Amino acid sequence: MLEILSQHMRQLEAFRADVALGLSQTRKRLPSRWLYDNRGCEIFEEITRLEEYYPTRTETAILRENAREIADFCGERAVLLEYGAGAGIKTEILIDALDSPKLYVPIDIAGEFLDETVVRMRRRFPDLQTLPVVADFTAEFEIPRGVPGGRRSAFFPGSTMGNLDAHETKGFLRQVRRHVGSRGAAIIGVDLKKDLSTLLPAYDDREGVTAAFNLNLLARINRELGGDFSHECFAHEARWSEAESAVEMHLVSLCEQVVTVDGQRFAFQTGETIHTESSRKYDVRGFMDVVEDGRWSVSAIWSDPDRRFAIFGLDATW
Ligand code: AVI
Repeated sequence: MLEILSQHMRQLEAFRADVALGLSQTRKRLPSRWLYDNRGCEIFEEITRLEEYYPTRTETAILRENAREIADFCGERAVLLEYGAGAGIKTEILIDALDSPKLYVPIDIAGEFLDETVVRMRRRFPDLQTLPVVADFTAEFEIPRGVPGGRRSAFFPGSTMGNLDAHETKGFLRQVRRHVGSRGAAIIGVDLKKDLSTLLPAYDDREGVTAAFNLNLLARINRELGGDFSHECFAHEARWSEAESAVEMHLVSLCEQVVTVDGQRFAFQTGETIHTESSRKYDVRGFMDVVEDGRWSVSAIWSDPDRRFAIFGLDATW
């Protein structure tokens, strides 16, 4: 209980520091991880079911279609490490196809969420040993000593890799390489570059669910940090950055205004934005270059007929 409380306090202080720093910059920006409070997670679940948001259903279909091959790639008696646990149905499809998996290690920063995942997975796969690890996978951490060797496979679905910046991506790939060792593998879901007429609506849907997801960050700041953001004075915007090859989410100030957070005042011009998330889109060659830099080689690529999304099978290299 005490541990949960102190973890909560550390989170709150980190949030406070990120908001104070992010809103003081000339180009205001907040790390996307703060979008995911309980309400944010609920809205994100809704996003994954939207007509316009193709990544979740496309990746799920690729997994279903290629489950046998992906499972073979992981090998017999696999040890599966999942970074950012709780991909739900996708994890179940993979585990279902694995040949006598030895251990499932879900890794997530949210302890309570991890507990729920463990209960669900133990019910679904009663013979599979599960060892949860509470950790922020973008920071350095160790895999517990009790986790057996053999072929370890890292599973990172959902194109969450696209939300990491170049520095975080590099660090993440190196860390995963260290966790799985020289005989290890990784299975990573990656959203591919495509037409803006498909990309932009996926991040700015007709029903306004993504807008609610983005604006919820302001409600979170108000609630947790005593801010006085007014919902009506900001609007959601999704824009394409060619330089970053990313869809960016912004909150646009609709007037000239001053907002107070935690006693600190932040001025906004009309049209000025807070950049809240980047969702990078790769082409196959570009992704290969990134992973090869981190001591991985691409051994397999599974994709859909329209080449919207790809699941990469990586092998560790020396
Ligand atoms: C979690 N992540 C992979 C989503 C994405 O597509 O970048 C987050 C998201 N943001 C708006 N819609 C979905």
